[in-house]
Amino acid sequence: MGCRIRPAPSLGKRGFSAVVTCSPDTGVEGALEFIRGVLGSNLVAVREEEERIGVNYLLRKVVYSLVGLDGVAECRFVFRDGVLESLSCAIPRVPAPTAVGEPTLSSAPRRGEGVPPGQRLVKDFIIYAVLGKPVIDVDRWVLEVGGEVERVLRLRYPDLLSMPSKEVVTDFHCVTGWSVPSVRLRGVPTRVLAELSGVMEGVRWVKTFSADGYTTVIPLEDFLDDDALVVLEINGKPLSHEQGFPARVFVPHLYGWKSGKWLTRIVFMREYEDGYWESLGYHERGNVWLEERFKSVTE
Ligand SMILES: Nc1nc2c(c(=O)[nH]1)N[C@H]1C(S)=C(S)[C@@H](COP(=O)(O)O)O[C@H]1N2
Ligand SMILES: [Mo]
Repeated sequence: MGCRIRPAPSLGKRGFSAVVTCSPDTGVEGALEFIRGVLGSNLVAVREEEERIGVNYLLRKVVYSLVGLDGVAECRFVFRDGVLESLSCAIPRVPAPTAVGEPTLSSAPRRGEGVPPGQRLVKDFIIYAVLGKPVIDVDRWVLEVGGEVERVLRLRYPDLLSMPSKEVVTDFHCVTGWSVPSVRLRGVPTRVLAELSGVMEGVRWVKTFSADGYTTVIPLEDFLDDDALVVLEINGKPLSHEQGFPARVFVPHLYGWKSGKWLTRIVFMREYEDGYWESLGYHERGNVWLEERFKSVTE
C-alpha cells in the first residue's frame, strides 16, 4: 500500500533518475503529495494528454513542472473502465535508492485463439521509436550475447545470416491496442543463441539493449519459447531500418514493446531489472493472453 521509489537508470538520458509507483488506493492527490514530500517541491501540471489503450484502458500522461527546482516529473495514470488501476511517475532525483523487488510470475499461456483481449486488428505496423531512430553501420554492428553465460558471443550480421534460422507466422500485438495479423518472421531462434553461449544456472531474466538506448526485459522461459526469434526478416525481406535493421527480438505471446529494435546486446541475468517501459509501470512479462499491460502495484 502507498508509494515506493525505485532507481531507474534506463531513464537517465531523459533526465529522470527514479520512478515512484503507488497503489491505486493512494489516488492521484496522494501520489502527488508523496512526490512533494520526496522532492521538497510543489508540482504544477504543464501538459496533459490522454491515450486510449484498447477499449478498457485510458492512459493519462501529465508533465508537472517542479516549483523551485529544475526539471519535471512525468506521471502516468492508468484507468481501467474509469477506475484508477496503476500510477507511476518518473522524477528527476532520488534521496536514497531502495532495493528493486523481485517479481514472481506464475506460469502463463503462450498460445491462444483469435484476437487477445482488448486488442483490435489493423492492416499494418505503426512504427515506434521513442528514443529516435539510430544510425546503424552494419559493417561495424555487432550483437553481443553475454551476462551470466559461459561464453560471450560477438556476432556480426553475416554470422547471424549463416546461423540456423526458423520461420514463424504470428500476430503482432502492441499494448496500445493494435494487432497486425499473420506476420511472417524469419530469424535465429533465441534458443540457439542461449545454447551457444551456455546460459548459467540460476538465470531467470533476459534484458535486451538497442542502439538507440532502448531496453526491455523478458523472463527467461518466455525468451526461450520455441517461436521466439532474433528476427532478421519480415514478410520475406530483411528488416527495414525503421523496423529495426539489422535485428530485433520477437516473442509472439508478449506485447510488442518486448521486441527491441536495432538490437545490440542480449544479457542473461539472475535478478530482475526494469527496461525502458517497465520503469514507467509496464509489466515485467507482458503476456498478451493474460493482458499483462501494467505492473500490479500490491504493496
Ligand atoms: N528500439 C526500440 N524498439 C522498440 C520500440 C522503440 O521505441 N525503440 N518500440 C516498441 C514498441 S512499443 C512496439 S509496439 C514495437 C513496434 O514495432 P514497429 O515499430 O516495427 O511497428 O517496437 C518495439 N521496439
Ligand atoms: Mo507497443
